[in-house]
Amino acid sequence: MKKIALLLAAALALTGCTANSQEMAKPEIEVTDVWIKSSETSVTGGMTAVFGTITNNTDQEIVLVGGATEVAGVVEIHEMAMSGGEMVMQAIEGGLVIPAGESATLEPGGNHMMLMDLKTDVVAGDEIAVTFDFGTVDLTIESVVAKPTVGGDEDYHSEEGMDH
Ligand SMILES: [Cu+2]
Repeated sequence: MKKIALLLAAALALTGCTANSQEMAKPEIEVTDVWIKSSETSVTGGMTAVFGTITNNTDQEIVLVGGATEVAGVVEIHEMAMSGGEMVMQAIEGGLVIPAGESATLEPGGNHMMLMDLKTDVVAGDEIAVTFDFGTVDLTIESVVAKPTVGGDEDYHSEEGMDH
C-alpha cells in the first residue's frame, strides 16, 4: 500500500490546479487504458480481472465501490495485501478512494476489478462492456478488449487464500 500511496503522490504532483482550470470540457471522471485479462482461468465459472486508469477531475473524493459486466456474476474491487508472509488479494473495504484531482491505476499485481463466477469464456480479442460503479455515478466503457497479461506473473490459483 505504501507503493500505491507514493504513486498517487507522484500523479498529484503532475496535475497542477492551473492545468485543470484551463481545460474546459474535461470529463469529471475518466477511465482510460482499460483492458480485461484473458487467461486459462477466464473461462465459464472461473475468474479474471479488469485493469485501467481512473482519473478524478472533480474537486471531491470519489470511491470506486464496485462494477458490473454481463460476463460475470460477481464483481469486487480488490487490493493485494500481505497475509502470513504471502501476497493475497482481498476486497478493499469501503472501496477504492481516489482523492480530488488524482488518478488510481488498476494493474496486475495491484488493485484490480475482480470478475468472478464468469458466465462465459473470456477470450483474447473479446470486447466486453464494463461498468465502473462510483456509488452516485456509474461509468460504462462499452468495448473493453480482452488480452493476455504481457509478462504477468500473477497467481489466481490459490483460491483458499480468499477464505475468511
Ligand atoms: Cu482479485
